Amino acid sequence: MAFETIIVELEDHVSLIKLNRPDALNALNDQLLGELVVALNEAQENEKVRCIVITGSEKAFAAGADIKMMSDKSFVEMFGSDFFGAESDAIMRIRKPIIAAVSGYALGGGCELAMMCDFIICSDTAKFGQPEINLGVMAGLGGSQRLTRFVGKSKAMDMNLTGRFMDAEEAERSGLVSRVVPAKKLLEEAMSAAQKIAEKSMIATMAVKEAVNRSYEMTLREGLLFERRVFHSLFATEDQKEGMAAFAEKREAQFRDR
Ligand code: CO8
Repeated sequence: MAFETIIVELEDHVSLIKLNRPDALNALNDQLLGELVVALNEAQENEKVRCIVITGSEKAFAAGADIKMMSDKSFVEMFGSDFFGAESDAIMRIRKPIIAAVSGYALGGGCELAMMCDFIICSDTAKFGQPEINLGVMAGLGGSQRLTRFVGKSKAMDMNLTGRFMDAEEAERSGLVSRVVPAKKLLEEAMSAAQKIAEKSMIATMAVKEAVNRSYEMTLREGLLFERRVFHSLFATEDQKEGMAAFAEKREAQFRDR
């Protein structure tokens, strides 16, 4: 499928998806989110792809959902279409790891899209925020839920109630992002992290993603049991035998996703 609002490139085993609506600072509309879901599903199906990176431009990862598209909608239209519900569910169903590489603005739905990824690497110019309150609404894709789990209640309330932006340094300090790098190095760093992940056993990689994400859904006791059982089950794979043999033989493991 030919995309108009995203650019997709395959670099070795990494699918790089660049949000591309420069005139609207990559604001998320039906078309962009629809294309993103198609690209993510294609990456999930493509055996060559072992990790995914979503990025934006230097100025904006995404400045939120498209305000102009939403402004005239009624409650009946929003509720009736479950606005952006199917798209966010589809993104959450991707089993391969996804890294968000964020430079510039990640606001509203943009911040929420970054949080839907498995981890965020950002540039020192990044600005995160949930400014929906300034529009007379509130976060709708995780800004009151995921952000609270990531940075705690106090900061999440502050961000959602005042609409203020968080800079990269504060985002790292608060646990929202995993690394901050100079803007010019952002893509290099994200792609190198993705290539590193791509070298692992895909079975183990997908198990890790599933287990960490379960920690947000389960009690600690249930989560620990889930983790232990998945750990046990990985001993049914050839990759476990290979990984441990390679360690003993002091060589690089050759994983085959079996
Ligand atoms: N939607 C539509 N267009 C946008 C958006 C947006 N979110 N953000 C920027 N643009 C457009 C501007 O309108 C402008 O277009 P034009 O040149 O045609 O006027 C162009 O992008 C450039 O923007 P600015 O001129 O404003 O650039 P500045 O550098 O002056 O400012 C800002 C950058 C600070 C990022 C500013 O653009 C801004 O505040 N943007 C809006 C941020 C915002 O409020 N985001 C939240 C949107 S609501 C949301 O995300 C809800 C998510 C939940 C979805 C619901 C699911 C259930």
